[in-house]
Amino acid sequence: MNTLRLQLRFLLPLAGALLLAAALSQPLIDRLALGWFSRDLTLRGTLVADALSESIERALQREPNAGDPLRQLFDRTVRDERLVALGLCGPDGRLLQASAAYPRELGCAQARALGDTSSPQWRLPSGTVHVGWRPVGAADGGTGAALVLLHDLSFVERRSRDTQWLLVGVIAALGVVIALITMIVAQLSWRGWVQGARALLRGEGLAGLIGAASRPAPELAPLARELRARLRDLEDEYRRSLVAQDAPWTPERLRSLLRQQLHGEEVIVVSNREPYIHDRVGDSLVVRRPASGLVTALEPVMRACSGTWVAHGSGTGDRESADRDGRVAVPPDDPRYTLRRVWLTEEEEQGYYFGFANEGMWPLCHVAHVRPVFRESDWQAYRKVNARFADAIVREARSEDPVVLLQDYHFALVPALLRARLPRATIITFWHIPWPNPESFGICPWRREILQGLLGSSILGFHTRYHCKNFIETVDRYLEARIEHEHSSINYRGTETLIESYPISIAWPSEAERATWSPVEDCRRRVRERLGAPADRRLLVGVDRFDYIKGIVERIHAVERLLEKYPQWVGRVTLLQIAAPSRSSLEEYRGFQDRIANMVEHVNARFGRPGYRPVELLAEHHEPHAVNEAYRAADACVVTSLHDGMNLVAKEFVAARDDEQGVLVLSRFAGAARELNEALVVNPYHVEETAEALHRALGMPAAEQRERMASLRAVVREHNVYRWAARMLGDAARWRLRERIEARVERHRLEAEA
Ligand code: GDG
Repeated sequence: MNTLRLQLRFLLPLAGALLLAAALSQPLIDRLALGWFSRDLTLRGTLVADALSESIERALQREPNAGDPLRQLFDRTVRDERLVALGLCGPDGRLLQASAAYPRELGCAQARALGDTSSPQWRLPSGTVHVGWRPVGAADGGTGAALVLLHDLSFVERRSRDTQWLLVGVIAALGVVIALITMIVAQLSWRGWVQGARALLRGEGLAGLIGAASRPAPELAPLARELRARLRDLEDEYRRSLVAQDAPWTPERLRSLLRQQLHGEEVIVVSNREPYIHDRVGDSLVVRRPASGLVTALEPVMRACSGTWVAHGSGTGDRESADRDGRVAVPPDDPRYTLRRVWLTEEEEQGYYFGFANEGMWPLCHVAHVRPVFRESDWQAYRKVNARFADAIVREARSEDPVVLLQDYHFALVPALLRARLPRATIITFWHIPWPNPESFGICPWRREILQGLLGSSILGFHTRYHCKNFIETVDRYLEARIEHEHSSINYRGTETLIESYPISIAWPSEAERATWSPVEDCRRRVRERLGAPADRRLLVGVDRFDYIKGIVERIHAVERLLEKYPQWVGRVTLLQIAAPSRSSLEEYRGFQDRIANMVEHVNARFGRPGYRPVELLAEHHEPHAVNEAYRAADACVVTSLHDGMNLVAKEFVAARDDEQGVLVLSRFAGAARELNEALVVNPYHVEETAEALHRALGMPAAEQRERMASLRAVVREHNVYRWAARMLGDAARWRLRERIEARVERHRLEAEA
């Protein structure tokens, strides 16, 4: 339809121009035709006059006023279809004889005068005639008489009209042929142009322009340069605003980024854990906030954009505090966004969360030497719950292209399910745990389905480049996908996914928050008092969910080895291990927790004495202020994860130490080790090395501690959680901009084709 419109736009002016040309050409054609035929008729007249000349002369010599014989001769002669009439003028200018149709009003003098002009015409009621004047017997002095020959001129008009139509026809046919050729060429060039432009936008044009096989059309080169320059300007401007700012990222700055770059776009966050849990306690409803880095990171985003957070409703008072559709406005005391709860049955939660996610995916991705368990029934529950969440997200979406932030390994199938139903959504999936190498991932019976699910995302984020690389290699191993290493993107069945690293972090404590903290000396004293330890007892602190990936076994081994190797520490140092119970309904976790309790007993029995326990295990959930107090009371914080996506404890410890004292001992297998270079980095599997690091930490001079801590604090302050969210959302904004440009180009192409 649109092509037709376009073609009409082109053809109508062409037709107009042709008609105008035809109209303007008419008088010219008439004049030309008349000139040609006048000459023709003059010639004919001469021939006729020559043929009659002798008979006329003879008749006139016999009888000067010859009548009948001439009349008969004339009547015979005018049977010629073009000759209308003949007249004979005498030397005295009188009409001597004439054929029947000769107009009497055309006198000899007038005929003679006309005959001498270049356009000798006379108008009769039947039409215009050509007037010829031919002296008779002119060769030998002549008789003085002359023939008047009147030729029909109407055939000239007819011929001129015919010629004109023929001309219009030829011009029109030519015009149509030219138009068709032009349109075909234009279509072909347009297609090539569009493909070139799209390739450019995908970034392929760059390679093309510098000489690769897919070189775009040369006429695209200036446009390519212009487009690339514009997009690069935008990106640079954006990155400059992200990176080279002296001010650290704050919730306000994140909010303003949302306003500037994702102005008013709908944002939907999806996580297994909800940001607010309503619990029924006796007659009242109590609101709890889970201690989660993820919630801390995403809450400011939600507050800023008034979006929707979809999560599993797990509190005992969740149903009664929400409406029929599971919606509740939060935060409860200052509602800013909607929490949409998804209800799961006990079996669903068991199969999807405890089973597939925590007994399958968690050990699979962590490679912590705990065998993943994959049950068909858990997989079915996982699929079902993922479909339920996808349904809920689609139902919550108010626009066709929301920005969806999916959190973690609980929702690996959701991106593709969403992509099928909201093709224009920008889906950002963040994988909070590591991604293993292809061989390890190959253990999963549903590896292809998991990968296909994740590749429905627009952006797939990991903590480190190393995890990104593992993911790309895994896709390369198990799927037929086009991988562009240069851009770190994967194109699978027409969907492009950017694989990018976004190291998560914590919210850097505000002045107001820091004002509520007790001085470090008070924290040290209080914690030691609670442990029944003297003021000079050195304190190693570990804070973890009670999980086998956190390397708690290895940590206790290292403390045991420290005391063994450096007996001077016996009685002078204690490991305070806070271990918040987690996933305790799983046998693997219960067995692990029992094992730790036994190890602690063993070390305490070996090196302990009255009033001294080398390891204090506090296997219970602590309030955030208690965790912070432990960080501030510590001489060293010990993070010995066997494998960890990031590990926020390491960053929290650094943020808590505004006195710039304390040492961080950090596993090289935690994502945090990539950023926190001033920590004492250890291989937790190497007990000796870890014990040495503990020894070094306990003996580290205050000046070195200050230097290291100041540097660590600068990193965490700058690389805080708002920067994490801002980088992801900024990339999403860039992604949307590119998609919009591509969609516009595509729309024009379709319009042109329609
Ligand atoms: C996953 C990835 C990644 C611990 N005990 C208590 C308590 N905690 C808090 C800590 C910290 C959080 O729990 C633990 O965060 P981590 O990052 O260390 O580890 P995971 O829970 O395994 O988190 C991890 C993270 O996702 C984010 O992407 O870093 O690699 O495994 O905030 O302080 N908090 C309270 N009481 C406790 O007893 N209040």
